[in-house]
Amino acid sequence: MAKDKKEDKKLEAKETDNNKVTKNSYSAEDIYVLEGLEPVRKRPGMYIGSTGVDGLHHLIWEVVDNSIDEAMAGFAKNVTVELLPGNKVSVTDDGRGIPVETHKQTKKSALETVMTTLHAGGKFGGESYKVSGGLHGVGVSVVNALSEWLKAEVCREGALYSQEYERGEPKGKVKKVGVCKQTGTKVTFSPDPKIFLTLEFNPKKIAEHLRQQTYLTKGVRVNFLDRREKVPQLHGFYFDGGLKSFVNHLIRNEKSLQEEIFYVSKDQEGMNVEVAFTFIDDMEVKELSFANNIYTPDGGMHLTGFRSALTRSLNAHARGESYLKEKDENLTSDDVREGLVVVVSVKLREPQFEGQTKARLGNPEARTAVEAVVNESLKEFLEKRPAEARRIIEKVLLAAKARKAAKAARDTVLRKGVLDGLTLPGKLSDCSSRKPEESELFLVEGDSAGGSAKSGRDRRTQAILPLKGKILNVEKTRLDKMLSNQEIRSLVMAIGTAIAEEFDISKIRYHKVIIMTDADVDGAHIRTLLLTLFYRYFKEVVSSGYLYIAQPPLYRVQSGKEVRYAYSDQEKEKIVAEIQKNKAMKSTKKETKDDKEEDGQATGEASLEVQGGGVKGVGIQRYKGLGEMNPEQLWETTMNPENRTLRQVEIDDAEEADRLFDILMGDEVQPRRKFIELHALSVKNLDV
Ligand code: 0RA
Repeated sequence: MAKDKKEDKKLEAKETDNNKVTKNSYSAEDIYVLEGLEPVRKRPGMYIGSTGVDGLHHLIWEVVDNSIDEAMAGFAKNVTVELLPGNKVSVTDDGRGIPVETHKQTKKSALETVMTTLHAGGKFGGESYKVSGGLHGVGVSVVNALSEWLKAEVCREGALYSQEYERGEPKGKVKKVGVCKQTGTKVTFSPDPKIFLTLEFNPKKIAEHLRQQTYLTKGVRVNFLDRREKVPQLHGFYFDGGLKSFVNHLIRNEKSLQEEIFYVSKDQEGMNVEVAFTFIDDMEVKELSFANNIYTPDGGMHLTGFRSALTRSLNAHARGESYLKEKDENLTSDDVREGLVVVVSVKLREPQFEGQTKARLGNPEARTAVEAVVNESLKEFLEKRPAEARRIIEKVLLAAKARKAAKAARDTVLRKGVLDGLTLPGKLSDCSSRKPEESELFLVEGDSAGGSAKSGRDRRTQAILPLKGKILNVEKTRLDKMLSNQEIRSLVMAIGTAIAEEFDISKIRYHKVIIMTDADVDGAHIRTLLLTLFYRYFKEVVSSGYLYIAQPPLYRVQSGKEVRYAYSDQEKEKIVAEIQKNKAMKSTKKETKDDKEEDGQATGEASLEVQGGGVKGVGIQRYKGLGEMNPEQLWETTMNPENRTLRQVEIDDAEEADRLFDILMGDEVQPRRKFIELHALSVKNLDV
């Protein structure tokens, strides 16, 4: 994803050699020449992370970054991304256009140099912030190297210039091919099928990325056009409010406690600091942070700076206005962040991304800058809006109080040893094996399905825990209340890890915890409740890959002695078609061979329900619930490791999961109703 350290050093060295002074105007000389593109094609993963679907999309992010840079520098106003037929993508902006004049060092056009040399990039004048050097910013040449074909078009000084490349090699020189009234750059490329495992772009993913980038770059308009369909799909993004709009988007299914979102954008110590936040009625914290428009999932100095300022300002205000008395303890950072939704974005000259995945901003100056900006403007915000301030302070005081009460209750619960694991729940039919690696726990909806599972299972390795009806809605429930719920206590004890401070993944009793529910809306609801529980309280069980969803069949299709199971409508159709084809072939054979036995098999079909008369001689049974299967069928289709399909639950998009849980479990009724109406038919969407 990012270039390695050695290359970083090389880049620095060249920069000091060639560019001792930062100039205010750009010329072709300012492009540093480093190396060719062979290393990129040899080890694409080093530059774009992977050659899978993420790496493929990385190509787009890379080209878009360059255009967004041009917008951040104040020269471009519009960026358009188009998905074209034949796995092509184009990115167009109305910036200054990549320079085309001849570069002194290489004797080539600057455009060609930018497109064909690794790390070649331009230095803009003083006030812009180049993204290069970050997680993205490996340069458009990387995209060129990994494209089987690429065309760069530049409008500058009244002319249209163009150059094409194949796998990074120029096909001829930069040519003047027309005239232009405006200026700008257009890059069109098709990713190399020799490099990528998939060429399938995901429009949803692209739209989401562009939406995010638009929030982060105030004043830019980003259009996204999917032109692969007959009727092109257009998404236009433009957010006047910048991060304020971002926060509004994040809380779209929630009620804000504040009338007005806190917002500040200020230049400080040579960097731009932008912060927006509000509080919602929730216990979770949602913090998103960015450095130079690059998402920093692990936070870093900018986020730390924000947190200190928030805690400090709220304590100061609470004391000043006597919400906190002299004897009262200060509010903690955890207290003041409950229900917080914040986006912090900094733009700085030389971002340092740290950690294994370069997911954390390391620059200490980002901490002081954000802290100073937020301290100052939050003080003013609270003083100017006493009503807003009161709502916030009351919320955090309540959080502090609840936290203390919950801790006391939790300590009592934990001390009582309810979760010691010595007392396995009576409802659990445990397996005989004591090796977690081979043990499986089935969480089964309802007692009757639980019974079938119990008699159908492999007793040695498979344990069954039937769960009654809807387990407790855990979204807004404190741990102490949750643990007073019998179903949840059984579950926690069966799993063996305990919970909260006592949680210990190494104590897990099963390496497969399998949610097995009916394939209907109720089943989906229970599954979502369980997923919520795991997501909120047993995240490590999920991230360790121990949580699964069983996939019971939807249909049983029988023809003669042959029984097959279908897990979707399409699969059912396919199976029926296959059977009929086979039958047609067999009946031709029969004419010659007169195979009586096969004839005999066919009579067995009479006992089966024949669907609508449309599918002659094929019996189709639709399963509405697990309870309709006898133990053998349940074993054969859903539990037997030899035949079954399990879906491993991943939290690859934790934010999306979180949002879904909030919609389904939260206080707001409208979005939940909308969601259920929308997805009632496609139950699959409930699987996070
Ligand atoms: C360096 C210098 C100048 C423009 C650009 C880079 C530039 C790069 C890209 C990449 C995509 N869109 C872009 N737009 C502009 C212009 C310097 C000048 O004209 O003074």
